[in-house]
Amino acid sequence: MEFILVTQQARPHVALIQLNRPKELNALNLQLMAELRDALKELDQNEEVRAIVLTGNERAFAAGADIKQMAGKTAIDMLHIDQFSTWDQIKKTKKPLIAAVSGFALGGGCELAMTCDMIIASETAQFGQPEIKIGVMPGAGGTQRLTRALGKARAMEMVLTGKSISAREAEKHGLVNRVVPVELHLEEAFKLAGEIAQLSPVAVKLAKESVNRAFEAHLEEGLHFERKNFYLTFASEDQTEGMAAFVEKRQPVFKGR
Ligand code: CO8
Repeated sequence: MEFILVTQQARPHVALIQLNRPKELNALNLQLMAELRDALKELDQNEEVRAIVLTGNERAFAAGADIKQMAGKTAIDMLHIDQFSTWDQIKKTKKPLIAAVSGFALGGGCELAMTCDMIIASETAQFGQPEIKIGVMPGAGGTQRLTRALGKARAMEMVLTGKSISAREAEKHGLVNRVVPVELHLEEAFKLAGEIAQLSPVAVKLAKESVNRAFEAHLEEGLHFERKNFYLTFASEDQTEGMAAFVEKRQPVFKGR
């Protein structure tokens, strides 16, 4: 594993996965996501593990999908790469998955946190879907999960302006379970995971499945719709411009084409 660190027994029956591309603010490239998928699959099958904590570092949970890796891609490239099959596998994790989020949780990073079952946030955490600023839109569930969590008006504002919200705002609106000082956020996630790890793994698994069911009955259609539109943004000049501007560290000029 190059981009994640896995500790099988970080606490009794609790595993820890740490995203580990600190220089790139844990930008989610394809290899990192594949490693995460494989690690989760293995931990899901390990009977000694009953709950999993996913974290980044103090500065960033993850600043989104890797823009540099996506910048030159066409819509058809994106379709063939099919990175969302990895996300679909991650979503199938049966054991409780708790995100311990500090710093940036942006774009795919915010979507990854929302894919987890619960979120413990540090006071410095910020959640956002800034894709619109680089000429694309959320592609890994952001438009659907954020809207379910925050309601239409707030989700719409975040997705259309790309502005982030603070940990406290996220807590107020139910996106995160609680906010704790930065030095305690991982410990708090372990505490929650440990509490669950003491309960019946079978009941926990079934209960998780059932809670998710409440959200997923209509989610599939939404995700499918979102995915097609995400690919479509890669047919635009604005996507090329937005991502090139990011890489070249300049302001993008969008033309609506
Ligand atoms: N992709 C690639 N590299 C990144 C990313 C990213 N998303 N975010 C940061 N980096 C890199 C920077 O390029 C920089 O690298 P270098 O030192 O080589 O120039 C390094 O990380 C540190 O970043 P900054 O110097 O920019 O740090 P700042 O503190 O000045 O700024 C920010 C931090 C505000 C987080 C800034 O880095 C930023 O705006 N990042 C991009 C955020 C963003 O737009 N995220 C959305 C990406 S698109 C997306 O997620 C689509 C999701 C749908 C598909 C999901 C499939 C995985």
